Amino acid sequence: MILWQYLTLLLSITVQICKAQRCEEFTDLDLSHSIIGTNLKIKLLLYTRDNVTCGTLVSHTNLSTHPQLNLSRPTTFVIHGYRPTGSPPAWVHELTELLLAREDINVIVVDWNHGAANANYFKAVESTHKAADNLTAFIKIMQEHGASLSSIYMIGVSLGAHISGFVGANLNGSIGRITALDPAGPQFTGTPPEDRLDSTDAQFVDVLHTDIDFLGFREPLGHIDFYANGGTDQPGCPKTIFSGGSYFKCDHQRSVLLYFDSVNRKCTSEAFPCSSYKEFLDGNCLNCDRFGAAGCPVFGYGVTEWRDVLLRLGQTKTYFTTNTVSPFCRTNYRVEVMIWNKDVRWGYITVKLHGNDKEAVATIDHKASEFKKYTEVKLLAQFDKDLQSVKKVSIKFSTGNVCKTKYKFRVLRIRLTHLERKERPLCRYDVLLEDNKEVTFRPLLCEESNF
Ligand SMILES: [Ca+2]
Ligand SMILES: [Ca+2]
Repeated sequence: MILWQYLTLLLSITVQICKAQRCEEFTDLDLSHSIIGTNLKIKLLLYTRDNVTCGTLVSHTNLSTHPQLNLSRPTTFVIHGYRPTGSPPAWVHELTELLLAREDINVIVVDWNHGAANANYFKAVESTHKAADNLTAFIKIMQEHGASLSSIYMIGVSLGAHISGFVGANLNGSIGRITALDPAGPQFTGTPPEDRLDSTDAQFVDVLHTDIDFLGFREPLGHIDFYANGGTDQPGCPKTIFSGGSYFKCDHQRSVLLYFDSVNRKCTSEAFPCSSYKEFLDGNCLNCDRFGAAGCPVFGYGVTEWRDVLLRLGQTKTYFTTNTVSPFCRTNYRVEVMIWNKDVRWGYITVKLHGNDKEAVATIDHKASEFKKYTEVKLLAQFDKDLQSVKKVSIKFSTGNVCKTKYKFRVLRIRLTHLERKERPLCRYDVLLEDNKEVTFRPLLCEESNF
């Protein structure tokens, strides 16, 4: 009897181990497949907190064989884009892990590498509608098994963003949310809403643009559109073709990396509504009143916190800037400067904040600012990191003048206001700056002064 129990236990352990080892991998193709061309074949890979790194291949028709797919939990689909070389997207595993660390959900990676791997981009585009029909049928089966459409979230990268849109439209816009990470531009720009992602495709659609001049889509497509660093080129990405393949895809791929930082809460990028990037950099769009107490929306996973107000507003175009590497988020201050020089001064300002053991730097150099006597100039300073406590401030003013004349810059008042934290601004009065010479001082809390 004991031996029998022992054998049964051994058998069950062996079955468990075998089960555990059967991890389904993302389809790995190579350039030759892409050159010959591939036809659409979709694999659905399920990941949950019970198997974060081991994918389960899900049947498109028979969900009862997958007890791991618990439809009382929300389901997030991850949909990749064009795969010109046939390789699996490098970011899929990390995104899956981050999503599962953040929430107890089903993550379904939609592997349509057969279809996306095609030297002919137009063929891959053609496959997007078919891929969407396939996913729609699957979601309808999920519904039959008790899933609610509102709990369905699709994260689509590039072409994947439009696939998400087509699925959403097939389901009358009733899926909960679509996040589009640099939605593809080529073959979609200028098309009507039914041929691309648009804000009617889901209850809530948020979009990130990182490469609008090449692989991405320029116009707003969602309830909220984030233009990172203006949406055209990303800092740290190669500026010339001589840097190899990454020149073509670095801006586009940055969208996924920026999203990572928001899922793992590494830091927050507050985004400001504005009509253009230039206006934003000029510091003309720092008002967040329309969003009430919540302030301006924060880019990424948690933007659903602003969902109601964004739906009320209809369409909101926002801007934020980033660092060249993760953590990408920057910290925004409003810097107000008033001078009392008789003559007008033009120049650039660099501000350094000194904390206990760290330094944050912001250079306001997108254009030369004009400073006039007794006129307060408002500037946006974007620091590479956030310091909890600012001990000292350094300011450098440069006119860019190479002549010998050393301009003096008589500052009557400089005021620094953190735009995200509700805390008293920092001030300093009566500072004399010399062209290109850094001056360091201890800031005062503005209200404590009698100025
Ligand atoms: Ca659409
Ligand atoms: Ca670009």
